[in-house]
Amino acid sequence: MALVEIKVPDIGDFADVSVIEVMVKVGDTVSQEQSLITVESDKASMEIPCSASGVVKEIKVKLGDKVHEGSVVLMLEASDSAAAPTTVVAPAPTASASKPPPTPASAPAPSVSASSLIEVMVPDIGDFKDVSVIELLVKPGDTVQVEQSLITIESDKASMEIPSSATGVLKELKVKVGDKVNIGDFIALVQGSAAASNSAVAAPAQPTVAAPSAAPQSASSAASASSVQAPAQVPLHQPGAAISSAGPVPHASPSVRKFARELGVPLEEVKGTGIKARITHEDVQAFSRSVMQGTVSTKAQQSRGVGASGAGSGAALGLLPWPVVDFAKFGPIERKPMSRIKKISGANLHRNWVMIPHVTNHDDADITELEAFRVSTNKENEKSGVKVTMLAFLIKACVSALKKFPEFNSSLDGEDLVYKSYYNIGFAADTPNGLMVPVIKNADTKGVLQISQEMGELAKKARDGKLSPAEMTGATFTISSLGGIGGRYFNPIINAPEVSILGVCKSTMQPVWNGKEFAPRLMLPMSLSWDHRVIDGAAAARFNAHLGQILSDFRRVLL
Ligand code: CAO
Repeated sequence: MALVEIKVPDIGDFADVSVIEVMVKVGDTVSQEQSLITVESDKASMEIPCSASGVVKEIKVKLGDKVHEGSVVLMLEASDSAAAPTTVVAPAPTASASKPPPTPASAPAPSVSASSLIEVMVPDIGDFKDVSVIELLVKPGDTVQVEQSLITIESDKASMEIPSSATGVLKELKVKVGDKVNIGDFIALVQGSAAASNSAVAAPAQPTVAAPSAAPQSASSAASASSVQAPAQVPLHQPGAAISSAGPVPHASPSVRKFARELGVPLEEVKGTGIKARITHEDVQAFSRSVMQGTVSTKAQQSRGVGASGAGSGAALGLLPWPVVDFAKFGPIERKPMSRIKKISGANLHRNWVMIPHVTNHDDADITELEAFRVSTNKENEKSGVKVTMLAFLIKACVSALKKFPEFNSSLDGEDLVYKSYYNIGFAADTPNGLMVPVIKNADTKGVLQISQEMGELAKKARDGKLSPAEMTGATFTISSLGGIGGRYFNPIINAPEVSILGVCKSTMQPVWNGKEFAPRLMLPMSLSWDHRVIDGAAAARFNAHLGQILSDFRRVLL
C-alpha cells in the first residue's frame, strides 16, 4: 500500500480556481474516477476526479482554497500502487472529463454570414462531446455583448456557460434546452451592432471555430484571434447581463443539478448554503425532506393549491414555515383524517381568502314586522308542512338588492365583468361532514313559500350527503346564516367566482331610538363581504341600506 498524492490534473487555463465543494472525507474509500472536489470559475464548474482507488488519509484542500494544475488535493493510501505512482499523480481524468473544459469565456471566432449577421459557435470545450444544453440565458431580441453568456451546457462532470463572440442583437437561438452540442456547433445568430459588424466585415476570412486547444484564450486574445474586435466602450464581461433576461440561474455543481433532477427538486427554489450561496447536495436533500414532511411546498404545489400541511407553508409567500409540533409531548392526542368535504371546501376557502381582496360592511336591519309576519304565516300554514324561514325572506330581499346593484350579481373574467341576468342564490348549510352550499335556482321567479320548501329539501339532502353537483353549482350570490345558532357579526368568505356574500347572525331585541323614544325592535345583524376589485365601499353601503329598507318593510320588494 503506497501513500500517493492526488493532484489537480490539467485544467486548461484555469488558474487559481476556487474549491467550492469537498465531496470526500478522511477514511472514505474512493475509486478511480470518483469526484473528489468541485472547483469553479465565474463561467464554469467542474468536478476533479480521483486518479486511483484507495483510502483517503488526508485532505489537503478546504473550501475557498484556490487551486491550479498540480495542486495536491489529498493523500491516498492507494490499493493499487501500480495504478497510482507515489510521485505526481495526475492521470488523464475520466472519459467524460478527460480534459476539463477550457474557460468558455474564450469566445470562438465568429462566422460572418452576411454583412452584419454573425454566427456564434460552440468554442473549444475540450474533450466534451454531446453536451446537453440546460439553460438559455438570452432570448431573440436581446442585446448581447461580446463574452456575455448565451447558454449553459452541462455534462455529468462539468457545467459551463457559452459566451457570445459578437456584440449586437440576438436574432435567433439555434438550440433549445435538451439539445446536445459539440465544438463548432452553430448556436446563435447575432446582428452585429455598428462597431462590431464593421469589424466583422473588415475581418479576413474567418474560421468558424477557434483552433481546438485545451488552453483557452483570454477574452481579448480570442477576439483578436478572430479579428473581430469588440468596440472599445463595450465591456468584455457582463455577468449580470447574462441572467437579466432569463432570471437568476441556480448556483450548483453538475452533480447537484443531476441529483435535484432525479428527485424532481426545483433547484431555483432551493436556498444555497454553500460558498457564494451555492446550492449543495445537503441543501437539495433538506429541501426534499421539508416538502415530504409538509413544512415547505414547491411553487408548483402552491399553484395547484396543495399547501404544506394542508394549510399552506407560506414558503412561497416568504413567510415562516408552518410550525411542526409534537402535540403528544404535551398530552394525549387523537389523530383523525379530515373529511373529504372539509378538504375540498378548505382548499376553496383558502384560495378565495388569499386571492380576493375582501372588505366586510356590518349593518343592522329592523325585522320586527317581518318576523311577526313570518310567525303568523307559519301559524296559518301549519297544516301545509312547509315552515317559512327568515332565510327565505332574506333570499327574496337579496334578489331585489342584486337587481338594483347588478355588479353584486357579476363575476370577474380576466379584465371583463360578467353581469348575470339570472338570480341563483346559494346558502351555506352546516352538515356533519362540513360546509356545503346548495343553490336555489332562479330565486327571482319563486315565492317565499316555494323557496322555504326547496331550502328545506336541499338542506336535508346536504346533511344526508345526497346533493348532486347540479344542486351546488351556478350560484350568483350566497347567504350564510348563523341566525339559528347565535353570534353578532362575522366576516364571510366570498364564494368565487361570485363577488359578494351576505352573512347574518341571530336577531335580538334592541332599544332603537325612533325620534321620540327608545323602542324595542328586533334587529338582524348583517355582514356583507365584497370583492374590492369589483365593488366600491359606497355601493356596498347602499346595498346594505337597501336590504335594510326591504327587510323593515317587505312591501318594497314589489316596487
Ligand atoms: N335570528 C334569530 N333566529 C333565527 C334566525 C335569525 N337570524 N334565523 C333562524 N332563526 C331561528 C329559526 O327561526 C329557528 O327557530 P324556531 O325553531 O324557533 O323556528 C331556528 O333559528 C333554527 O333555524 P334553522 O337554522 O333551522 O333554519 P334557517 O332557515 O335559519 O337555516 C340552514 C337553515 C340550512 C341555513 C341552517 O340550518 C344552517 O345550516 N345554518 C348554518 C350555516 C353555516 O354554517 N354558516 C356558516 C358558514 S361560514 O363557515
